[in-house]
Amino acid sequence: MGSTSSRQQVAEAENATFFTKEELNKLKADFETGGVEKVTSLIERKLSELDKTELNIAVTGETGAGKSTFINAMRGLQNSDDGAARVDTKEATMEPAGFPHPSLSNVYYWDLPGIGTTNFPADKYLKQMKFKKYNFFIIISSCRFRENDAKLAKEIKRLGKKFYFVRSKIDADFDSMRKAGKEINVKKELEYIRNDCLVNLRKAGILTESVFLISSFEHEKYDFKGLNKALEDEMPIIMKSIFVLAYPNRSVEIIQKKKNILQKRIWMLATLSGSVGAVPVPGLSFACDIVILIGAIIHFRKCLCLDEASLQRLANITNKPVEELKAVVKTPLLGEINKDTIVRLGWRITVVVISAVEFALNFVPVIGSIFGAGSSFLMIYTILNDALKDLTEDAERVMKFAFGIS
Ligand SMILES: Nc1nc2c(ncn2[C@@H]2O[C@H](COP(=O)(O)OP(=O)(O)OP(=O)(O)O)[C@@H](O)[C@H]2O)c(=O)[nH]1
Ligand SMILES: [Mg+2]
Repeated sequence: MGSTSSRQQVAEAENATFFTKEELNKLKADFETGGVEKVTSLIERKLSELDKTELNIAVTGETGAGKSTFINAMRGLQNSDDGAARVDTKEATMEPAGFPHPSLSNVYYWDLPGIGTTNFPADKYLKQMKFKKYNFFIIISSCRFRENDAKLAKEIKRLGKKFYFVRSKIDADFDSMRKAGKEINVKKELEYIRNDCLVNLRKAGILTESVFLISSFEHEKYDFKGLNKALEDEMPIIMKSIFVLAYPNRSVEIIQKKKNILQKRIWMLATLSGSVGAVPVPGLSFACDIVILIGAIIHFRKCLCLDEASLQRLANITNKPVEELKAVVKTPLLGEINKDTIVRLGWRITVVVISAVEFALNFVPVIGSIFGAGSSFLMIYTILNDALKDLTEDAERVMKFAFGIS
């Protein structure tokens, strides 16, 4: 009994990614009174909400602090790549520029000009940057803590917005110490820098526990991962899934997180097809299913960084020929996806086992009934699950090969 209810809690918590408990109850009630037709509109609305929700992340700080480089790193780009934010040795960013994520166009990183230059003295800056439109802020500070860092933090706090304080170019700090012949205790030095930031923020009246020390050139080191985890943890549910999907593939963990999020979309997509399957017009259901399938697979590929452009970016970053990266991909889902690819996939369906835990348990009666509505649900559900599994495995293989992880 105890384990069933805790399993149910886990299932509910996991599914809460897209539906609130109230919505799930409504789905169930709607299904009982109006059948598949009635639940479809809520699912359609939810899917379009997921696609349209924008995430606007503002990156601010003094000129030269490393804002543009950080944005490029978060988008999986190098400063020299096409579409990268401009990086210069002189003041480079003159007005807020929105950089969409290279594959997911509803995620924007806003590169704000540096605060405190003659072009943007602090007071003018704070007025001009229209801070309200952003979901949250990342303040980037390099070398020493400056008065402008405190001003930014205070202004963002005054507007009731959340900020994350990031101390950048940690790699350069260590380089300088090395060049000065200093004996380095990495842990101690990091604590020293962290404390300095915290003390200065406190002096400015900002009580925060978290300061993130990063290098935009070394994602695996220092607090780069910790920063992303913190950003993710505090986002509202829908934003969280959008943020995770936008993150470049740098670890098995992130790829698995993406898989879990995408998996939750599968039954929604399958439900849409299930309802069309109930329409007794020969051919209509299949045509609609193909559109759903192709659309979903292309989306999965982008989220898992297996589209042509993402692979090319990874090749640039890791200095490996893109053909070598493609050679470790096993799925036939890499090139053009068309009706024939889908039909070939369909042949692979053998046994379908759908575990109740994959859905919120109290939603299972709805799912069970939809099976009866037509085999479309089953076909879409199985093909997309297979495709997602293959694509995830490929994404892991490519990432490990690219970064030389065994
Ligand atoms: N070593 C090191 N250098 C960095 C890092 N981030 C940025 N830089 C360098 O710092 C310089 C300035 O970086 P930008 O990203 O242009 O800084 P910015 O804050 O966007 O500058 P403005 O647009 O002028 O306000 C460039 O030469 C970068 O290569 C880092 O993490 N480590
Ligand atoms: Mg810049």
